[in-house]
Amino acid sequence: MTKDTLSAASARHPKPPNTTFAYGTAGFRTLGSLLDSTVFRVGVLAALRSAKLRGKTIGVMITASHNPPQDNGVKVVDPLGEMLPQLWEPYATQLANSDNLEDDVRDIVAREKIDVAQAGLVVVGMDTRETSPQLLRAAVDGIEVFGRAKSFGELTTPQLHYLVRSHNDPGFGEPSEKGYNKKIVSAVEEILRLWNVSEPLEITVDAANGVGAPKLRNLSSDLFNISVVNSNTQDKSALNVECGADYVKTNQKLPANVQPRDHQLYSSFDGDADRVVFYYTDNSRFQLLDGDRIATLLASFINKLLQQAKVEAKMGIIQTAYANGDSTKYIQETLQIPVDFTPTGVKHLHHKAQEYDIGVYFEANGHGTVLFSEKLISKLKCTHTGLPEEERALKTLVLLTEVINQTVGDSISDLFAVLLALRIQNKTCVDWGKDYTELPNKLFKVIVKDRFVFKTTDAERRLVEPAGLQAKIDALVAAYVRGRSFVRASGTENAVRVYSEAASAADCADLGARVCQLLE
Ligand code: NG1
Ligand code: ZN
Repeated sequence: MTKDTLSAASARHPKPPNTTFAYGTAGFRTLGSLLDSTVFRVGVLAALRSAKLRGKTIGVMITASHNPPQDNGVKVVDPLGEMLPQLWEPYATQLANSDNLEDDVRDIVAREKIDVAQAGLVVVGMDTRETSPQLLRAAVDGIEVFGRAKSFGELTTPQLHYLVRSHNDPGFGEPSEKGYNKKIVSAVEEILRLWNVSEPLEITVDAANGVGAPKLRNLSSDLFNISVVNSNTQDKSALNVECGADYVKTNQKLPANVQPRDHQLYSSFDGDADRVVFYYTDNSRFQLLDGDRIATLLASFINKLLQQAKVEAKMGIIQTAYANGDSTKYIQETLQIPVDFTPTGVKHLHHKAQEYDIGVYFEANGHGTVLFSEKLISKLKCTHTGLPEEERALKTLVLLTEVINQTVGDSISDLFAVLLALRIQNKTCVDWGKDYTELPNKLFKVIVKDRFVFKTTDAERRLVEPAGLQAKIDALVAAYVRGRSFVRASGTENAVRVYSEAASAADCADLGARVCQLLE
């Protein structure tokens, strides 16, 4: 171990007093001003992870996604673009809180039998927050204790995942931002040509004043026309404020600076462009098309293509407890596709989706993707029938696997997948909104003394602790037609979330408010 370097480098990144860090659903997340030492230590851990995997490229992303501008965060990305395995999360927490970094690093090296000399490359990206450049430097400092760092500067989170994967798996695409753009744009163009679409795809995107704005502008083609609003990444206080996917989904209303024309499709990204939601207005009434709708649209589109291609594949849709009850009913009864539930957090959904030939997973908030198994992709590529309609469907499916980010939810990829699904099926946003009606639903945030006392089971749909609380929730829920409500601690904010839905909006609000009262 290069002991002197570790202690010398670590001395430049002192740990703030009286702060405890925990690696949660989305890595570490808190005020950006508190994160310097943590990001440095994550850099050290990322290099150790690379060494453990004998020099594979690892990723570090600096972002706090949809959180307010003063927050920041950091997470580690594994070689194929997956999240850091759960087994390693305690190491991240251990290092972040360590008062004796050298001993704790030595402990991890011994436990994992790591040869630190094998540490390879760690690629780093950041969002547009004020604290991001300084945190990026801290990450690089940490990485260079054992490994090599390559900084890509501002990136969307999914672009960083793409870069990690393409460094380890050259068949995935060129390991550069240009390579990412080229992969998506050429697949979109090719699909449009296959279907003789000449009118460009059009949409207005609210980029949350985040990194999605400049990245969308880098994509150009005669075959699409994307206008971007809320694209001010210079004003650091504007990020996610009254705009962006989380604002639109949580408040169920339009973001600032979108003056919609009725029956036109709009969309919102979040601050690091891994979530997307859509919406339109109908007689000025706001209609949200959230992650549940994206899942059903893409699943039914892909199903249709599979039928046209005469290819059998096992498809499943993965949801969390936040999925609207009516979306689940529509998937099971109308689309007749199996649904699985997992705890919140894309790593759980992603893992489950890998059990299918085609796993469609979206959180209601718009974070998700569609995974195609390698076996199915090879089958699609090898099947040739000579019949034009079948050939076209086969090619479209293969190209869709290039449009849709296979590593993680991606606003840009999902945006194009949705626009293609609508255009090719000749479906308007209003048709999409009428696929099923949605139960009124509401999300509440309650600040409690200690959110860690809330322990759940059954994919987070039921509380086991504090004792007795679930029975009280059940009693409340029973009084409402199609009532459903659950309580869980947030993994990214210091709060407890309450979700409610019911047959009427008034009942939904009432049920949610009563469940919140139980927490006081
Ligand atoms: P928490 O704060 O654990 O509820 C939120 C989202 C998750 C996920 C993570 C990561 C909701 C209700 N929760 O998690 O779905 O996206 O952030 O960004 O939307
Ligand atoms: Zn995000």
